[in-house]
Amino acid sequence: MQIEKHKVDELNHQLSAKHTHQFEHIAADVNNVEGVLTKLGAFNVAIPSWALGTGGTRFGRFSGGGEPRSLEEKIEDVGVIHALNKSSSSISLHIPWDIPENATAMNVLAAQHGLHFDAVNSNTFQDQKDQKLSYKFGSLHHTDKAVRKQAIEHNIEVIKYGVQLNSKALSVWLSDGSNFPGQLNFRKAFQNTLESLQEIYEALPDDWKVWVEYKPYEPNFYSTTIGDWGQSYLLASKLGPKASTLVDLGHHLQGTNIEQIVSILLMENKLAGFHFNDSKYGDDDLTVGSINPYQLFLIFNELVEGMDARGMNHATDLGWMIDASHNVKDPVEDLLQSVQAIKIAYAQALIVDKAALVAAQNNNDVTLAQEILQQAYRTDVRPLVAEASLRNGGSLDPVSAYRRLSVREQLISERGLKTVATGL
Ligand code: PSV
Ligand code: MN
Repeated sequence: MQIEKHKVDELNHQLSAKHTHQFEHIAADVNNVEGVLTKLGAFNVAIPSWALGTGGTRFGRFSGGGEPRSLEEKIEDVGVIHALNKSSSSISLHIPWDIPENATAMNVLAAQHGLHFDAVNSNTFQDQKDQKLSYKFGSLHHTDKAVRKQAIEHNIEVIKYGVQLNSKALSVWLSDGSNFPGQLNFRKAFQNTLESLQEIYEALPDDWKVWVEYKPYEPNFYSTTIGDWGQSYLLASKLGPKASTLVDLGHHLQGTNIEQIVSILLMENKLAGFHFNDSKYGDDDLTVGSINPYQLFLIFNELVEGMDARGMNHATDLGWMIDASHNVKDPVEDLLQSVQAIKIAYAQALIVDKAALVAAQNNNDVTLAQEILQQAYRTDVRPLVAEASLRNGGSLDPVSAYRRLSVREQLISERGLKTVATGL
């Protein structure tokens, strides 16, 4: 299905008077409001192909109606999201969950929805049917060279799929690690990982990047071979300029100061981008901004500051992706909420009074520095986000538009009530 623009316009029209009032109110207070709107309008967050079906836990999975049964239907769903928010113009594929059998057709379909393909993700954390060697004890770090070779070849194959889709980055997350002390020689595991990644790096086309994602635990519970940003950074540094560190917000131990990590990686030009999600305890993959929106704002504050310091383009110089999926919400609603939360945090970061903050920091005026940040955080920037969406032809209120247009009901009537998404 495809959402007709005039329907979005009609719904916007009904909200128009209220929106104009709210927008004018905040616009009067924001410095360079047009500049903020331009940046918000240019900002896009990739949708992961694996988040369009209902996620499960190890205790079960409750499929929702009208789930996409194929890559084509996943592209359609991202098209729906993008038609409503005009900020989700790309899709990130996980291979082999979503193999593009006919890449040309996928490119054409994506373009019909105004979409393109973002980073491609490899998967050596599961064994696939007909796979010769098992990843039970890891992949790129494995003690057995033959297993490592198989995992390297998989990554190179993923790059080949990505080239056909005009992707420009390979995202690597390894579950490699150990469950018990003594199981692994840490140094050898790291060196094997590095050597394997070096072979993958050699296979990257000139204009490609490789993004190395870290995670402290799960599915391994004693050690993970790329367990934190230091280990990822070390690998990325040894690999070379095409390699950098991917930050998944859920991949930190409780209390970790993620914004500081972001700041330092940016300083070193080694920040690849993000997998956005939110969490209460571990890698909960909850809707972005649902648990700790202040942390999200603080991260964006560092991003804006750090990217501006390097003269980077906010919209295009880092990889912005969502990595969230769970089992009680309509996945499309969840993704719409996530993108809105990201844009809200970004807008808040854009309106921080930077000159005043720098002065407060230089004067060690701790109270004022906090006031300045919280002034931005406590500003209701939703009318700015709505105005940017409106100017791009999107909805003033994407989640309510999705409901009022009965999109899920239409998807159920097209695809059926009992459908199960491919992938996870
Ligand atoms: C691992 O938890 C992870 O964050 C990686 O990015 C995987 O590719 C993804 O989740 C799979 O859901
Ligand atoms: Mn991730």
